[in-house]
Amino acid sequence: MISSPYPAARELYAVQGVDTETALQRLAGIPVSLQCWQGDDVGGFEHPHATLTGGGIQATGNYPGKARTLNELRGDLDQAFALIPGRHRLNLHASYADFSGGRKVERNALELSHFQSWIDWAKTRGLGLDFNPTFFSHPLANDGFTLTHADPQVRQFWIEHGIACRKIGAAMGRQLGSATVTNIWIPDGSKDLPADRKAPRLRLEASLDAIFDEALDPCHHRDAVESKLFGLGSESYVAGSHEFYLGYATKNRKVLCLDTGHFHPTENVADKISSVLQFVPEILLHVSRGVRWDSDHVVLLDDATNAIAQELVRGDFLSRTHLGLDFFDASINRIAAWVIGTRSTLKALLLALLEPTAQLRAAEAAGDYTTRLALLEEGKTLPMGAVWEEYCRRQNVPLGTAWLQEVKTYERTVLARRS
Ligand code: RNT
Ligand code: ZN
Repeated sequence: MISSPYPAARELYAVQGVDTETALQRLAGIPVSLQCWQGDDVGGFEHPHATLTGGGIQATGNYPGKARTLNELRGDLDQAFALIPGRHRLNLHASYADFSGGRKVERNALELSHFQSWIDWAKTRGLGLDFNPTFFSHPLANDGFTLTHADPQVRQFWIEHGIACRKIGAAMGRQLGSATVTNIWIPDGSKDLPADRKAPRLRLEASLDAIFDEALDPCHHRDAVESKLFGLGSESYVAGSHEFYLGYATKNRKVLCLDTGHFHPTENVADKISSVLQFVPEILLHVSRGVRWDSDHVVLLDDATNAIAQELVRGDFLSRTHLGLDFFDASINRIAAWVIGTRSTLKALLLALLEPTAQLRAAEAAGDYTTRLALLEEGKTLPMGAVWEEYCRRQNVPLGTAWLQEVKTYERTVLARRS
């Protein structure tokens, strides 16, 4: 039996003026919202064999064992949450409504009753819920336009969907005693150069105003809006661009969602945080990993994720940030995808919490950039892994790669039976 490396790591950090216990305590207080859609390749369960269609997003891969029903998805989520340290949240899409208690309704007629089983499920597990209207995988979204649609009837359908989802989100937040963030992302845009970039944006603003018309108690509910640079089939124009939503969220005091896969690859999303939080009340992060044309690879402990975590900690922005994940990979075990992406996000936060912030600030204020650079480099090789292991131990989740063994067992005993 190898003895725990934590006490030695704690001492090493203490020499740098960093208290690992404080870092662990702070980490335990940061919830991450896991995206339900990683479990079934963004299909949803509106009808049997539902698959992701349209919307300019695509889950690629055909790893066996994807969840085919609500109960399978819930079982898979239970398995994933059991391997992730800390208390977290679940992020649901409207296309995961539960129609088992009655008949199926259209998206503009969704009600709380269609999500009550999710709320009950979340309550017994101590999870918060977040929510999203689903503006894709639907006949009325097939031509690539929803809230910006030129046809007022189609637009009205999607406005009603947005209104229905906000009500459901508010009820989730009220019942669970923790505000639900309902995030609006629409795929609207065009493959080739549009002649009119203005009209869809004017319609989008009017549609959003209509959706947000009713004031909701922020204790239970927050509205977020998510921009995007381009998607599959919307390469030349996306109505809901970053500038559009930055303006909208600033003007209307909404939560601005920054999806880390939705910008030019050389843009530094971390650098945007302190700028936008100067003008919007809160942000929602969709932590993701863009790779070439795809914006949704599994999150890693990489430079981009570290930079975001550093900004959140250094700028003291955690209390104004809702942390969510947004990736969907169908080429690997889907539960492992959740576990790897969430654990990587948490590790990035831990690394940031283990920085000697006060010394870095003091060096910077004194113009001693030599010390600042040296401390940052030293931090990279301090034994964060030992502190992470201690965190997993205290949170009663498997250490090291032991979680992978549990995923493999689940794959053999549960996933392999799904055809
Ligand atoms: C799409 C957006 C959006 C979706 C989810 C499924 O590019 O990132 O957040 O991934 O709503
Ligand atoms: Zn997103």
